[in-house]
Amino acid sequence: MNPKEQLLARIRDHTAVVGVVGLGYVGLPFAVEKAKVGFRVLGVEQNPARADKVNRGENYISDVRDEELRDLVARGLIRADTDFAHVPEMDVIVICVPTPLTKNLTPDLSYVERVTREVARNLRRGQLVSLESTTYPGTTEEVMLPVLASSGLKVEVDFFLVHSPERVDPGNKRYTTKNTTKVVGGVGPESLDVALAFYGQTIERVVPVSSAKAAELVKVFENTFRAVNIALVNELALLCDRMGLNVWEVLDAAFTKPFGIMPFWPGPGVGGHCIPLDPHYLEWKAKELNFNTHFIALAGEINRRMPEFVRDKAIRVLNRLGVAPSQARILVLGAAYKRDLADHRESPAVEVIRLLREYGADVVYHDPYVPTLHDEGVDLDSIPLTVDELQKSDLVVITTDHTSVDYGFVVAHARHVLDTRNATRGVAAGRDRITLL
Ligand code: SAJ
Repeated sequence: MNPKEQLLARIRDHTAVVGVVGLGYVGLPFAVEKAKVGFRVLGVEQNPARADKVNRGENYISDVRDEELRDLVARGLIRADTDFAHVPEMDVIVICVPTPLTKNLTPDLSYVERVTREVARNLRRGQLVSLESTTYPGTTEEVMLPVLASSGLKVEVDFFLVHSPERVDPGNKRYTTKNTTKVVGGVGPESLDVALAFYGQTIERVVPVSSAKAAELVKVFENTFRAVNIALVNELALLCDRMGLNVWEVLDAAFTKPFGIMPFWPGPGVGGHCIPLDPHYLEWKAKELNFNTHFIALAGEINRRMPEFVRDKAIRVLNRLGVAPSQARILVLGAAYKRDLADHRESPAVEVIRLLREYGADVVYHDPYVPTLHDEGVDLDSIPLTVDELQKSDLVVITTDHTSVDYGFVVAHARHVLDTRNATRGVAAGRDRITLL
């Protein structure tokens, strides 16, 4: 049998060894799904503490069930290393490492490049490499392929290479790795064949596209779609503020339309490590072709402006209350970038805290999911959400609408609430002490 036939046979009888590089919110759930159907999974995780946790069967990703990970590790189906020595044992190598931005919004492929070099050093005949990290069209073919080919092995003959974008919605209980349709694009037909067989073992629907580039563009379009639509409702919020209209009422009514519309909501800004970042990968690549992606640039500008708008609105409310911002005590309610998660990366709430502190306000925060904040100049511990803490605050700013918080309790004991998420929509009493974004 040739390398492709051998690999297909091992994939189909689940004797293939699956490597997962990067055991984060994408990699660890993926590793669990593969191990659950009997694949032995070897993780490569640069963070030794995380690798140790995995090897002790200790879960750290909310979308993974603790007992499942514990059981799979105990059965020897999942193991994590911090180096690439075991790459030759792997039949499939799935790369799920971060693709952040530099400070001036240009792609930072350093994680992908380092991993690709390490994989190339250990590459052998008969392996499939799949990049799942969100990136600009061309990364797999123009950045990864030359490095992997420097091993002397020939793509489509000795090894196979695809892009298959991750589609994880952190915290989504309905859509998981298993039932979220997966798109796959190969650098050639042989690679696509092998990857369709691989992903098809554990994912209900796998959709092939004509190239790795097409698959990369599919994903950045998905996140651009979200960034643009979030920016649209954020801009509407800014306009409603000028017009003295309630943007939440307007959107609630607009979304009663049974067709041709989809709900998005304004907020204090856009956090996470996807929506604020990924569209700028496409913007950067398009510029190389002398093409300006206006929607991406405009959406990013509007979304990044929202924390300042929240600060300005908070200052206006304090002035109405007769409280000088520099003398104010402000309780920011929620640090995570979106509800019911502990993740506060790129969180707009942290930016709001920073901006309010620049005005001299004494800013504290409460977030049931985020016990401490150590983020670029913000070093705070979450305070308890008590009557005393609420009454001591001149203003409560709701920045994350965690469902576990009793907003009726908050409004009942707060002097005033600036609600940037409409989290108080169900609170009837005390409406006069609530200002909505
Ligand atoms: N947000 C709004 N208004 C909205 C929706 C979101 O202000 O109407 C804010 C959120 O509060 C958050 C940010 O935008 O701060 C991003 O939220 P998100 O749910 O759009 O993005 P992520 O990063 O949590 O996950 C997304 C996935 N989410 C959904 O599709 C719902 C998906 O786009 C990607 O699979 C994932 O990013 C990724 O890994 O790229």
